[in-house]
Amino acid sequence: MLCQAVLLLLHCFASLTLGQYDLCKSLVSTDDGAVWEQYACQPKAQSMKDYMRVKVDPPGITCGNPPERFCTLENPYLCSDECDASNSDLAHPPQLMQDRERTGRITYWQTVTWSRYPEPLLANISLAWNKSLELTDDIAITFEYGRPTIMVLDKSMDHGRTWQSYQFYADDCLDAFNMPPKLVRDLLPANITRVICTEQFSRWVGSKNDKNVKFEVRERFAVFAGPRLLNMDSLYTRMESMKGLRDFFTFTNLRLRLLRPALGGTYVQRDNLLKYFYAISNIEVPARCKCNLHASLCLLQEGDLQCQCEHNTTGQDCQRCKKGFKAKSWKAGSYLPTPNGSPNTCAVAGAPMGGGSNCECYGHSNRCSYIDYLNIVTCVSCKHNTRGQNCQHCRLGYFRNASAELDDEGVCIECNCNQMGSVHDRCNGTGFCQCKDGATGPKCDDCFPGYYWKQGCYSNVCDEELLLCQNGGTCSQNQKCICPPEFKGVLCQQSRCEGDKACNTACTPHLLAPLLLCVLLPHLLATLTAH
Ligand SMILES: *[C@@H]1O[C@H](CO)[C@@H](O)[C@H](O)[C@H]1NC(C)=O
Ligand SMILES: *[C@@H]1O[C@H](CO)[C@@H](O)[C@H](O)[C@H]1NC(C)=O
Ligand SMILES: *[C@@H]1O[C@H](CO)[C@@H](O)[C@H](O)[C@H]1NC(C)=O
Ligand SMILES: *[C@@H]1O[C@H](CO)[C@@H](O)[C@H](O)[C@H]1NC(C)=O
Ligand SMILES: *[C@@H]1O[C@H](CO)[C@@H](O)[C@H](O)[C@H]1NC(C)=O
Ligand SMILES: *[C@@H]1O[C@H](CO)[C@@H](O)[C@H](O)[C@H]1NC(C)=O
Ligand SMILES: [Ca+2]
Repeated sequence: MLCQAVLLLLHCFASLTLGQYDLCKSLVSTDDGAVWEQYACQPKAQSMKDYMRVKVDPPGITCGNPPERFCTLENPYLCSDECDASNSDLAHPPQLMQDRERTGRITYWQTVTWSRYPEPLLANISLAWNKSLELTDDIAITFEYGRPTIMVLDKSMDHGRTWQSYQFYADDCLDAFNMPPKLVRDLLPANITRVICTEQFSRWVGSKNDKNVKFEVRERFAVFAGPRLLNMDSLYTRMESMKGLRDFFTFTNLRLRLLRPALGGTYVQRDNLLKYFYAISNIEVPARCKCNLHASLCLLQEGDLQCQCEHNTTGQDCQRCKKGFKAKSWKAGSYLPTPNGSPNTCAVAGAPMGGGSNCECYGHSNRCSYIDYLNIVTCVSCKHNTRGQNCQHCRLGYFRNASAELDDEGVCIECNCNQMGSVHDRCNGTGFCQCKDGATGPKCDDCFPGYYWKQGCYSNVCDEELLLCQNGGTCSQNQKCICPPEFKGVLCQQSRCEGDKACNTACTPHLLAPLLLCVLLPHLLATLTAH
């Protein structure tokens, strides 16, 4: 009984410290003294609003310059509020979306009013971190004075070079985006990464009743980890196996495109446009640094978040092996097997691995075997289309990628020889295939002049120069002459009515007299000879 309790305690302890992946290594004592044991690890979730760089567009969208009066949706006759950029009590600059509001007073960024209606009131808020992050909880944007009736959340995973939509928000999804409205809870596990339009955060409920617009991360996690997120291992297991799941929660930048402000549940009232504007008091982005499971700390260095890489990795996201640790190719750590995962540590080049003898496979295998009669150690089951004693060659049908190191996973490129045009599927060191007669090009998928392609290269039957179709015939794709009805032969060089046998109804009207003879003569002859 006591024993069980102790085991249980140990188990709890283990799953609290290790199952959370918050420890990269620990010193354990063995018969050979103390050694480091390495584990997959990741940094804690943080409030990333503290590190984000905020930019609003277009310039001049922030209210207060010149000072401006505004009204509220609930009481359009109460227009005593004023925005004035030159007065710190009445200014509403962008940084008030990420401040900590320690005084208890709500502070917010506010735009100009929709005085130029019907021109749309548009604003972009770009949030940049210069660091790959992974969402750990809902993004929550708090709107004062009502939530927008149309809005898009975009994300970038490459520092703003390319963008993709993350979620669409509208009070009428069909009308605004031609998308049917969806709820995250309606999504099946298989399409949890689907980009949806939701009406949940855009309908008018009064400006004080619900101020938040969310991007639902918890609800998506809950599909795998259970409603209270108790079974995170199950989520992490899915992260490893389900294509695109981890990437779905990964970003370096976010962008809010505000397309139409709150309207107070009715149509735009043109006689009081001072009550339409956007105001945001807070943007909460709970996330952790993406360190590829190679760091448990992520710290601000020179103004940017930076993974504190372990496992002999380096780079902003620990996405490379350190110099001198490239015996195997770099790999992200893995959540599997639970609860400790695999660290996939980068190893010292030339260090003993796996089998024990000096087994150098450039990271394409971690198993070697000793071949007795040759007295050599050789890599077994070389991956990434490599072969050879040290996996240093490319398999037949592959060639060496000149821009890749020997330990790169992409070191061997498929020859891709055209099956019809080439002699075999091997190529030379620069990827050129060996072509059959008439075929050319690196992959033998082109023909020399004088040949045409039809599942391989064949000499032209006809062309516009030497092999002309005659008697008015036309050359079809160098493959055959299309002859007028009264001619035949490869180049239409032969008249159909020359001999007697081949004459038939295809002859044309002006040849009617001879045709009749042609047709009748064989009959006549046949009748004559039959009797
Ligand atoms: C917001 O960003 C989008 C995408 O880059 C751009 O097309 C649009 O013009 C921007 N809107 C404003 C108001 O700057
Ligand atoms: C982004 O971070 C990288 C690595 O920390 C740094 O080299 C680069 O200068 C940063 N870029 C910007 C625009 O801050
Ligand atoms: C999710 O996938 C199922 C089956 O693949 C499909 O029937 C359903 O429409 C999808 N849901 C969404 C929101 O795309
Ligand atoms: C590199 O990894 C080895 C374990 O493979 C570890 O003992 C060593 O401390 C690491 N070195 C650095 C510089 O992190
Ligand atoms: C060749 O190697 C480079 C460097 O690793 C890689 O970016 C590229 O994709 C590889 N080319 C092919 C065709 O795999
Ligand atoms: C491969 O063949 C092409 C075309 O015949 C040739 O130009 C190239 O030099 C060859 N490369 C090697 C490494 O032999
Ligand atoms: Ca604030």
